[in-house]
Amino acid sequence: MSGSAFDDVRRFATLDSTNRYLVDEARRGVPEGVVAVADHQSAGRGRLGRSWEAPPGASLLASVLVRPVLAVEHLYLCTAAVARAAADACATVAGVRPSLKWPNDLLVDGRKLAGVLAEADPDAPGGPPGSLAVVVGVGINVTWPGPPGAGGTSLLEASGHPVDREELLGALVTALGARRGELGTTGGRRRLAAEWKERCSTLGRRVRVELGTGSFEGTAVDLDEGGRLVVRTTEGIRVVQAGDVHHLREVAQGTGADDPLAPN
Ligand code: BT5
Repeated sequence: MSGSAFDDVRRFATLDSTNRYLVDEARRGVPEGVVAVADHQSAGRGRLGRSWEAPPGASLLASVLVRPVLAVEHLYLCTAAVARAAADACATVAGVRPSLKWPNDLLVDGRKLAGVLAEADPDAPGGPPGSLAVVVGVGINVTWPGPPGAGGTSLLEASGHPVDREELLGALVTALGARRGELGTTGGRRRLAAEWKERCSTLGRRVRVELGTGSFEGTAVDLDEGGRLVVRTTEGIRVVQAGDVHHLREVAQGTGADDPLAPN
């Protein structure tokens, strides 16, 4: 869909999860363009069954519904588009330029400022022929740096000044319009993929990849056509579709330690 405007902004004091709300709306067939925003989530979702936490009013918690016509291997570009839009909004409103950590984090000085969660529902009706309903949620820490021990930061901490959540939402919605346009054209998708790679602070880093079945270490060398992380290990190349990545500091023994303060 071209010229998409995210102009149906629905605000809530409390929701369990803005993603949950919008996935249910998508199943009812609501059109692309709905944005759900909550001051507080009682059951904010992270990836892999984890939770996203924030006290009331301390972050921007927003989800958007898109219904793109995309090849399955390009679905990751929905996450890329929203992550990029969120990074643009942080730069515009707070002067903070986060890097992107594969697969879904915005980092400032190695600390997590924001997380993105995309959920697709192949059975949701509505949208143009061949389209898929994708809800993409983003949580941006505005005044609270995240739970103790999680290695997070906030726009307040990173910029040194208070940031208005309404302004941030306005900038996010504006940036989303531009990025959504890119999702709809071949050239735009190429540009999104190239920028995702360029801003991805995981590339070139020693990483530890945690999979459900175990973990391994290596050097992140590329993102492939489907947005998967390509890691060079002593046993050869491994391609990671989904998992958790820790950026490591290179040490003499060839093992690594988490380095939340490493430049990203
Ligand atoms: C994410 O998951 O980073 C995706 C977060 C998406 C949240 C948004 S908020 C609006 C929308 N509605 C939802 O229900 N969700 C989306 P993941 O990579 O799994 O990271 C989760 C982990 O980050 C947790 O296990 C904690 O360790 C940590 N964490 C939780 N809250 C945090 C926060 N506010 N800041 C930094 N880290 C946090």
